[in-house]
Amino acid sequence: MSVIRRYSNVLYRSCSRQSLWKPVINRAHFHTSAPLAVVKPYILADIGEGIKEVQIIQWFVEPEARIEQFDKICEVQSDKAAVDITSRFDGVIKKLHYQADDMVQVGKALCDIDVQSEISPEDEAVITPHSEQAGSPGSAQQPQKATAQHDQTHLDRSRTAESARNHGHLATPAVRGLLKELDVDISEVTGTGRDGRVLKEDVHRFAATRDAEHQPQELHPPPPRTSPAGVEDAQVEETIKLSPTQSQMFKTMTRSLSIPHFVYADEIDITALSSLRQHLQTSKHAPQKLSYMPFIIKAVSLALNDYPLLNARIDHLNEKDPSQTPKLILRRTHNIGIAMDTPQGLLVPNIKSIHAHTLTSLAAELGRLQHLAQEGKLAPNDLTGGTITISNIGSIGGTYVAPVIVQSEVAILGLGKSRTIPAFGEHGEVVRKQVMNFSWSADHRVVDGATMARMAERVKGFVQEPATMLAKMR
Ligand code: CO6
Repeated sequence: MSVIRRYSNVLYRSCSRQSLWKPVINRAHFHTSAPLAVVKPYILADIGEGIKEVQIIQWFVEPEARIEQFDKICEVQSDKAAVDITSRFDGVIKKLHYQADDMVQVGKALCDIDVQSEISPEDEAVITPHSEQAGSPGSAQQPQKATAQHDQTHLDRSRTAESARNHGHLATPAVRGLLKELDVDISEVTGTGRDGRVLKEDVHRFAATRDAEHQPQELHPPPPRTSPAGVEDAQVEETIKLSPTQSQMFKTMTRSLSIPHFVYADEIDITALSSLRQHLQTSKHAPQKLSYMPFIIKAVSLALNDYPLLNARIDHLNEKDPSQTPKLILRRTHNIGIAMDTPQGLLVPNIKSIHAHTLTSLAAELGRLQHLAQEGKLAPNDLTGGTITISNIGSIGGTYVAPVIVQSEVAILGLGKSRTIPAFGEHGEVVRKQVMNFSWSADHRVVDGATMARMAERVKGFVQEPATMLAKMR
């Protein structure tokens, strides 16, 4: 059995222009009518969902860069999202407290800004004396009157863009995925996008030129070995940081280690489903693309109606507190997560309220999520609230899989690659059959093997005879 034990929690990208960062301001210097002239730390506010820290992916500014309200300061990655942090004020960046890849705790100062704009009533609402006591290095600092350094503020916005260009760090997660895939160093690429942003075509162009340059050399025979024949060269090790996606996978999968998994697998005859899919695809009413997934998603949801335990989650297990007994939270709505292979790595958006979908609308929603995932633009809502997951690793390859459950769910289904096999028909004749392996992992603390087997059999029935699904659909 080829076993793949890799699974990540949600990662998402928000395009919101709302700043998540709240500056700490000493009220003694606070005026709503006149521009401020104080250096203030920009504090990472509590962004909810239990997020305690984020990782800085890239800075868009450097010290002495002039920024305006809504200009991007940096991009960060949390457990839940990759987010662009924008400024609430006009001013000049004075100090960056962290470097790219550093982790920043909620409540700590991200950078210092010499604020030179008025504070709007909306911003005033987020400035509280309480936040000054957050205990961050930034909040401990008293705002200082900006002095001679104000003459730096004549620097125009192009300086921000220029400095970013010099750093060569402007790129979306999708482009970063491509950089990694093509083994290209971003600092070597000239970005042609806005503010020097590196675009996919820039990366492709760079890689094509580089590869063309190396082509003739590869035709020459490799240099003769210096070590004697049969003796291996000394091992060379290189230390590299985990990517943001790997960091999240590391945390999520480490948490999953506490779940006692069992795997239940079966071979399913998808001959009828395959013909139905082909038939529907030729229909003029069919969606542009109709893969196996919408049928399988629907089959799982219909089966969950009879086995709601598989759609549940276990309430906070606090092993240190014996008075806290584990509880099961049953969830009425089926929000099925779909593991997706993307340039940034594994992402798991979910399709909400499967019962309300037709096959066509499921196909459309899957296509929408797939498109956004490839672009690194999934919204927080797409990535939260999943109740059970399907991982179609078979679209890449493999027959069996032992999928890994995330803490907010109790089961996951892994699909293998479909294949055509010879089988016996009703009268002993040899017939062609198309089969696919369905491998379920369940949390053995609350799901027993018999329940899992019954649920799997119900799904099998729907998939093997797709017409039976029609009777159950609303
Ligand atoms: N077998 C054979 N052929 C397949 C299969 C399987 N299982 N699945 C899809 N396909 C075919 C599909 O029918 C399409 O063919 P045509 O209709 O002829 O065009 C083609 O492959 C491409 O399908 P596509 O992937 O575009 O669409 P699909 O709706 O089937 O899947 C997706 C969407 C988002 C699930 C998929 O694109 C994807 O990203 N799969 C990889 C998921 C992944 O990375 N899983 C690993 C997660 S980590 O360890 C882990 C096992 C888990 C827990």
